[in-house]
Amino acid sequence: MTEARNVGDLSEEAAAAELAALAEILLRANQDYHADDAPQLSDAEYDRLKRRNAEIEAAFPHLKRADSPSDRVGAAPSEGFSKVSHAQRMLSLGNAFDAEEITDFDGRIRKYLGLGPNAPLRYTAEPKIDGLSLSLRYEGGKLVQAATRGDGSVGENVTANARTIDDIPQTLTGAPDLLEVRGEVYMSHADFAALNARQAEAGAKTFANPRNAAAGSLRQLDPAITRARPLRFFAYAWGALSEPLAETQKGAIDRLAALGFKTNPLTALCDGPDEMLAHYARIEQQRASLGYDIDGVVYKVDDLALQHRLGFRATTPRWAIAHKFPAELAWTRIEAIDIQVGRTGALSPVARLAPVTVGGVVVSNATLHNEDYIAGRDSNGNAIRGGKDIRVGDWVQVYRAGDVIPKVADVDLSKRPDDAQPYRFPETCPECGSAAIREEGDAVRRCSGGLICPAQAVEKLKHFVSRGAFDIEGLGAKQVEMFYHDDQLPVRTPADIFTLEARDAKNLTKLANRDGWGETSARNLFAAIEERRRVPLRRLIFALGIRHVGEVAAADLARHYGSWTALAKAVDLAGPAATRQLQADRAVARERQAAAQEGRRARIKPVRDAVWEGLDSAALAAWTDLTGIDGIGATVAVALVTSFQQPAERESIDALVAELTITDAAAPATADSPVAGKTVVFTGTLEKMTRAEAKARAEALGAKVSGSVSAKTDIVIAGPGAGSKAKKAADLGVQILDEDAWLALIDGT
Ligand code: D41
Repeated sequence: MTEARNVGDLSEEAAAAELAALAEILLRANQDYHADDAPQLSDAEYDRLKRRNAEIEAAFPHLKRADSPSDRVGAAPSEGFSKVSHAQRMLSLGNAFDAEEITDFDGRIRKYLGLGPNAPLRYTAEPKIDGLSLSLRYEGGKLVQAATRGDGSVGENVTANARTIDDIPQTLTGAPDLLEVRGEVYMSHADFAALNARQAEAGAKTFANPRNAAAGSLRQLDPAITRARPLRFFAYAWGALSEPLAETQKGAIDRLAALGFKTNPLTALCDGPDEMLAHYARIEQQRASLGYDIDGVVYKVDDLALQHRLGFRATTPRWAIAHKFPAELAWTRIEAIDIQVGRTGALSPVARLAPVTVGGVVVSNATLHNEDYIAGRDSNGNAIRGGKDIRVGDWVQVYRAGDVIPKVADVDLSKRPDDAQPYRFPETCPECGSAAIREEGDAVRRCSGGLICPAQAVEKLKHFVSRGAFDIEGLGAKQVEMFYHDDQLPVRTPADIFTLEARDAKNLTKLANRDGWGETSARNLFAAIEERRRVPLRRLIFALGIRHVGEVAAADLARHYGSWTALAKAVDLAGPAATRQLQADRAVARERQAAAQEGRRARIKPVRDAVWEGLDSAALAAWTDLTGIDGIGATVAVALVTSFQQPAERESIDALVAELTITDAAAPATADSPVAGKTVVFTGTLEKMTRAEAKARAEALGAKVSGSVSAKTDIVIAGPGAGSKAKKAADLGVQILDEDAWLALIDGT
């Protein structure tokens, strides 16, 4: 459309029309680029159009549009596809990198199931395809929906695109009435090379690797484009089902193959870690000749009844793991070492590298972990990399392990510049100038500035809006960063997010008139924020970003206290006890040191007891209750309580809570559970299952599992050998059940 007529020759109408057309094309291009990984315009063409737009605007300043592409930064979040809730969460996979981690994996499973080292336990082993996962829903044998994984709960509806993939059957005969098939969409090496050749010829963007090409092709808004891209599909799992497929993983995969799905021919059954590792070696040998990318081997417990018993933790099944291939390595030079300040104040050194390609991806940063790591020591003072330190100017070998940040494997001392200086780790925060303190026994140096440190405040906000936390649509890391530095409409604490709309209403420079924002995007943002004003307790706790309080601990706390009021009250009460705990830890460390110097045995108990003496009983009770929650140790408890004690932090939390409606921790999916909301304690030996399994099952039924008996305990399950806890329960008149009676109580659930 844009015949390159001289701007000076344009009439006003022609200029306005061209600006309108350019706005539309460039908006579309932005969206293609950011949302679809596969722009339709070459970079050069995009730049040319953007320049043309700027030239016309310069010649006709009064014609500049409110939605001018010149003002636009990035694109709106991908709005092209509708969202799909997965009927069953799409889990992710834990990673392992060496043989030892595989024997550990087997050991954990045996322990959880209470199986001895020689009890038979079978696994499947299959290549891990490097593509993107897709869930296909069949109803009455017809494909009705295809969705990307997304965040595991909500993905994108790509049904029209999936229908163009030959490996995906449109209809099935003899399938369960409801069947969700999960697998990997990928592109073969040959098809990838041919696609890139076509793209290059057409002047369009080429893809860095087959995975990106597959992703870009599947997430095309126009299915005709997807159809022209040679995508393939391997089935490896399932979601919701109206009837079981088989009794084993292998049986289920064979059944999917019989229904017409492609399944990976290198899937094998293995009896234990030795056979798993042997199959891993076989797959690794064939890797180069497979014709498609794989990045490891996935092992899964074969018996589906055992898979069910094992269940999952947070987002990964206990019964499966990905054994990744060793990462590719590359040599490059360190140009600088920067310090990043994280949400908990940790100073993290990052190496800025001369860009280098590692495994198909350009790498320009690598983590350097902490000051000991840079100096060539581990946290115990032992030499790593043969004691070689890392300096600016050094040649280093970097690798990518999984999807994580690249790491440094080695340093080439023979190439070290003569004037290279040992790296001096800063002792003040580079962001706010506060002292950066390294506590004894901690590998990490931390900024002591708390919320006055802008870096900590911004990182805390980014965490606050992240997926497992408030997950506010349209308010990601980038926007948070922008709002933090905005002088007219600042967001410096979580509470500020929830007052944004009200403040905007009073403000003359409305958000809707700012760069990159329009009426609609501002309205959408306010609506998305309103949607999150009601928040489940566990999300709120996690969102606070307290050190050591991850999603699992947050859920444990929410389940135990049930409401924000109860949690806050308990944490406040426990305040003096946490102080004592810190003092006790220090006193014990001093005593250990003194004893070592004097060559005597450390006397820990009297030292510790002396610190706790005279603590008021309410504080002690609250502390015992808090640290009695299974999964909440002293470290988590201290971090939680001390964060509530910091005035700035506390003010920020209180202001936030005042803005919210906190929905109490409802027991999960337990309407008909006889133990929902009850506090139970397991003690003594369990014979039908392990402690970990008993705990996981009780929690799945909505019970709180505690480690200690108190007046609040509802049921004690006492096995043989139960001692003081059973006695205390009897004294308190708490119901005591043996294992069989407990199983009978929860049976059929
Ligand atoms: O080939 C794969 N990429 C692959 C991925 C596979 N063969 N099996 C998988 N199994 C699972 C579970 C055990 C959770 C059903 C997976 C994935 N998950 C997976 N891929 C990406 C996220 C999860």
